[in-house]
Amino acid sequence: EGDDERTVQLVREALEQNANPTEIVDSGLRASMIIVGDKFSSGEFFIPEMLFAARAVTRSLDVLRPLLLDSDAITIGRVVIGTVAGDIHDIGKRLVGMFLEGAGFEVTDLGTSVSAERFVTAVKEHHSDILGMSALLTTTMPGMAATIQALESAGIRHQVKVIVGGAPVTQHFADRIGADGYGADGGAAIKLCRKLVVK
Ligand code: B1M
Repeated sequence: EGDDERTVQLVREALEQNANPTEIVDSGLRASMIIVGDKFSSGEFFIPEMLFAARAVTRSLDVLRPLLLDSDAITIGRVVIGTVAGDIHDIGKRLVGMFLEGAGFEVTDLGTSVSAERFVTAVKEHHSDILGMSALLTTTMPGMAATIQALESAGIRHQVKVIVGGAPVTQHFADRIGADGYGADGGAAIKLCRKLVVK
């Protein structure tokens, strides 16, 4: 219902009752956003309700973040991640970044509405093994193909593996634009990235 104070309180209570943080994310926070999306589609919710719900989830993720990270993990690869140009959806990308960090990747999160040029610059700057792009809108998905083109034009496509994800993105789309992989969720992204960094 978009009540961020109450959501954070419920997350804390669940943790006190020994609930698993990943389970809180999957069965609670992520599931709630699907309901919010459905209500938006049916005209019951409007943008303010989506924003309030997003704020409640974001604040809850801040509470869960330290628990999703394993401080003893050794760095197994460098990932640059961001949401593509024109798209300001942040939550899924943040979650995937947190899961990857928890699995031992060094993650640089470029934020939202990231242009192809910024992705290319960041890959060079951070010597990234993997570039991860997220898109939640069908209209912004072409930004993924544009970024792959920009990596090719910059002559660095062979140096970095590209993975894509987000609700409208599919394996078929990933194959079509020449990405190296598609992850349906945080867990899939971890498996994929682990596979891609094995030399
Ligand atoms: Co937006 N929105 N929204 N929205 N919004 C959707 C995506 C939508 C499906 C809602 C709907 O109509 N049912 C729809 C898109 C329709 C389409 O393109 N076909 C939509 C729309 C239309 C819009 C606007 C255009 C509305 C308008 O202005 N008229 C507008 C666009 C703004 C813009 O980006 N330019 C807009 C705005 C917003 C808010 C700003 C209000 C807010 C975002 C706030 C924020 O992120 N800080 C918002 C929200 C919250 C949503 C919904 C309700 C929830 C998204 C979310 O956070 N999900 C969403 C409905 C839905 O998705 N069912 C909707 C939870 C999150 C954990 O899941 O992001 O899917 P998700 O991430 C998952 C996987 O997809 C995957 O792993 C994650 C974790 O499991 N994944 C990856 C994601 N990225 C990955 C990257 C990877 C691998 C896996 O590798 C790199």
